[in-house]
Amino acid sequence: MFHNSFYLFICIFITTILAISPKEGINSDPTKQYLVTNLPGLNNIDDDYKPLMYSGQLELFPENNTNYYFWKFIDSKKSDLNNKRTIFWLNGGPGCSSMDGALLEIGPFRINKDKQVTLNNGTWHKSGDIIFVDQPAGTGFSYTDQDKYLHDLDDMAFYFLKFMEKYYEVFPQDLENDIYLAGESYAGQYIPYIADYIIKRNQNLKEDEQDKTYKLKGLLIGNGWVSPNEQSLSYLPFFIENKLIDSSHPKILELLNQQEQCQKIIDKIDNHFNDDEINPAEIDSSICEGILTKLLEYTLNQSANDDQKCINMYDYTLRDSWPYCGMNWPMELKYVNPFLNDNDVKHDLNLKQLRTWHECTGRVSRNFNARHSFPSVHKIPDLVKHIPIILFNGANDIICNSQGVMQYLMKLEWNGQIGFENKDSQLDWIHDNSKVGSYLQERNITFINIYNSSHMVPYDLPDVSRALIDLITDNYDEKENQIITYPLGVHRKGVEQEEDQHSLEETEEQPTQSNSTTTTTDSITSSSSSSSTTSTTTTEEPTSNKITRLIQLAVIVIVIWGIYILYASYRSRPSSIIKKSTTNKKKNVQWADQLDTFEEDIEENLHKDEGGFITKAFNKISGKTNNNKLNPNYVPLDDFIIGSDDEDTPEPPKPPPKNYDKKDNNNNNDDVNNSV
Ligand SMILES: *[C@@H]1O[C@H](CO)[C@@H](O)[C@H](O)[C@H]1NC(C)=O
Ligand SMILES: *[C@@H]1O[C@H](CO)[C@@H](O)[C@H](O)[C@H]1NC(C)=O
Ligand SMILES: CC(=O)N[C@H]1CO[C@H](CO)[C@@H](O)[C@@H]1O
Repeated sequence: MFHNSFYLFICIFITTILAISPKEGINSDPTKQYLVTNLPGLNNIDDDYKPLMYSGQLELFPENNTNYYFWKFIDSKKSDLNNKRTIFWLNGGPGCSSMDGALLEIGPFRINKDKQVTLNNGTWHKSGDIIFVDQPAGTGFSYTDQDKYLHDLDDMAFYFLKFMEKYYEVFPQDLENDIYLAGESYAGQYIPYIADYIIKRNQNLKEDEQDKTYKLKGLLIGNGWVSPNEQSLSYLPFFIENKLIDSSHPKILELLNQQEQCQKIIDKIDNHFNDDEINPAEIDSSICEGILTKLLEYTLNQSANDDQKCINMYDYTLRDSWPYCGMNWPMELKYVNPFLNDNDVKHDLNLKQLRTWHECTGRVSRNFNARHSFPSVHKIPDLVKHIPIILFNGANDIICNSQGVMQYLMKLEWNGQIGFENKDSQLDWIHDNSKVGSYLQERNITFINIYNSSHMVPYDLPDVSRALIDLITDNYDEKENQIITYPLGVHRKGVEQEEDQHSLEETEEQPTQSNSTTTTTDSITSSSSSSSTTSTTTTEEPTSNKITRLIQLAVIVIVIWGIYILYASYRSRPSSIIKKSTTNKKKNVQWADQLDTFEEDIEENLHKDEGGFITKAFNKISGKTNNNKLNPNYVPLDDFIIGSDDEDTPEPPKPPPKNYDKKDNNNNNDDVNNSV
């Protein structure tokens, strides 16, 4: 018997090793075709920050040639703290590329004038894998057959779930990770719909499919466009409060009149908020949104230089030329465009179709009218029964300003009550020793107003925006009237920095669940000296990690085997180990079964580890409001927006591009930064 068990063990052990090894080889790795190994300027990036990257166009539906582009960034020096998060980031529009998020906001790179990547040290990829997705099809590097553009939010969410399915086919290890959806602007419409679809999908999984659950843990919506008309009602008060218009202005009566019309529409909506049918008043927001158009026009400074005439609608402290009023902002956009349209870069990013990249694609927004979709504010109450939502707002933004967000929240009923109970008891948010904003949290909704930042908070304050991840994962301290977060790598008091080597034992680690305090830095005193390079404990190379794990595995297996042998030699009847076993034969089979289970655990652990250095990401959506939809009613000038269908023409070898750079000749505003 001893010998039999011994050989059985040897066989199983060797089988285990054989089964595990091929997965370590890169040869059979389906992710390989998406690996990004080169980019202009990449060699100048500090090794600590140089991410592991995957990028490419994933086919969703071959029948209509729908392919979604994604770009994923993983911390190549990952500590366990961020091992288990996948953050999808979406920009808005509709039709604006999430490359804004990647290259102007939360990603590790910014682009300089030499078309090279430079470091953004406030990058989110050190707090979780971030994945940027261009969607719906036609946006950025994503594409589809010409007549397959999406129109409504339900279709959008359905397609996004399809993208996730394809994504997890390529990166199955990521199924282990917690998922966060984050984004900006019109993504305030996308994200709640996608979250709703994920939750319903999980609920419909069969018993034996539970390992396919998408572990959605929270939503982060920045300057979100969630309740369109309600938010438009805030424009006039916002202008007055920030002294952008004077109450003695000759047009003030006209503006008040339109404000009143908008208020009537909102009353109508309020009275029918819980109807099953979509209220037409809620879908058409032209009257309410028109208020902003007029405000921008009536506050023109005719005597200023051309590039200073109009208030920047994404940051009221800035100016832009008329009629762009912010669409030329941020300045670095003019570097991003040539960078992404460089053919070498497109090859580096593994594009199979070399499309021309536009920040925002007019054809997508023209098609995406959301006429058959409830605005996403209707989804919020159900969502917060399941997950927390952080709504954060750059305080200088006009188009999706904080007042408007607070306004719709104060009317909304969620988790048993209407609005915030203690609206006026906001806490101060202290990040890295500075007061960066105000914080209000009740019943799974957190509202954060972030000072000195625009519509694109991470553009202005990348490190502050990164700390939002700490807020949604409970890595913060609370005392008196303050919420306190720390620079990267510093954890809340009472939380130990986790060592990489602990990871095998830790299965469901949450940073906040550790209890010892030994290595915590007192960030209040160490302050700014702790640059983010001090962040994590020393991490080993992934390969040596694996060898270590394999050795650990071998040791564990041998120990267990030893215990078994010991046990077996003291007891003739194995049934005490193995329930229900009656005969020796049966025993052996069951013993093998148990070992199998054990192997699965180990394999799972290896997978987790692999997931660690293989993938995680977040998609960001930043968008443009309906204000920038190509409806001439909304825009200040007749020729404000000239639609061009040629913008979507793929580059050669497809049909000869007729005039896809028409923009340069014809002032085609479809392509300028008109994101909400
Ligand atoms: C808030 O979200 C959590 C999940 O993070 C959930 O368990 C809880 O029930 C929610 N709270 C309320 C009041 O619904
Ligand atoms: C990031 O870079 C900025 C500008 O160079 C610098 O002021 C800041 O201290 C850096 N932050 C960290 C966390 O390294
Ligand atoms: C530099 C700057 O603009 N600082 C401002 C940041 O926000 C606070 C609160 O609104 C202002 O008091 C500061 O002046």
